[in-house]
Amino acid sequence: MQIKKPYDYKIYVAGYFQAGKTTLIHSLDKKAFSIDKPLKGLYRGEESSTTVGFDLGTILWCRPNMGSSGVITNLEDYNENPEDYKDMIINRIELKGGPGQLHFKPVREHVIKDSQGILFVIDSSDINVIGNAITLLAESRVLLGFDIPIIIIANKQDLADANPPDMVSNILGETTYGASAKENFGVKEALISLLNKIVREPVQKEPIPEIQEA
Ligand SMILES: Nc1nc2c(ncn2[C@@H]2O[C@H](COP(=O)(O)OP(=O)(O)OP(=O)(O)O)[C@@H](O)[C@H]2O)c(=O)[nH]1
Ligand SMILES: [Mg+2]
Repeated sequence: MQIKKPYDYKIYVAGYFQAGKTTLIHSLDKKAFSIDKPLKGLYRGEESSTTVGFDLGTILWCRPNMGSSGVITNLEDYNENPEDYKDMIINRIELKGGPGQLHFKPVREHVIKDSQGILFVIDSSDINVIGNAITLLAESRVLLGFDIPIIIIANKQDLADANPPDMVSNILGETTYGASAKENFGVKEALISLLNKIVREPVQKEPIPEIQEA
């Protein structure tokens, strides 16, 4: 008997405090669920909240064939026009976001488990905290292994004071994708690149060594 899995791929959305992880997940799945807490005081002049648990969303990756990039949609949009996706290969993707505050590492250690790829979100408009973002990028790689597929997003490109993706790439020494989770651009393209990486370079899990009793 074949067991049907609820998800085909699991992606962990990582990044430092207020980078835009929760916004990104909710922009893709309107029914996403988050365990957040209102921030005390204003964040850059506005009310905001911070994740103290996790974000959980579901999206669909629909491709006409295995080799194509395809499109990202969600269950609601799919159910409205299922005929648009007729004969496509449809994969269900779980998006899990972690808390970005550094002291929530024990929570991240749980949320990150079993992820097959990382979407890493950077706030391009707050380069002062890039050191903390680099710390969390390294933490994610330590927790999931250095061969884990990663795509980095230089988020908040809609803001006038955002640094361009090239600048963020130079600081990190890694390629970044310009995007805005709030204004809905660049995110789906980055996700499709990540999914293609996951499909092409799946992480090989080491077998767990047998424990010999003394
Ligand atoms: N202008 C702009 N603001 C954004 C964007 N993405 C997120 N924000 C804002 O940035 C703030 C933080 O967004 P969140 O999505 O809560 O950030 P987070 O990474 O989940 O933060 P933590 O849960 O605290 O780690 C909110 O005020 C969002 O509205 C973006 O692309 N552009
Ligand atoms: Mg959050």
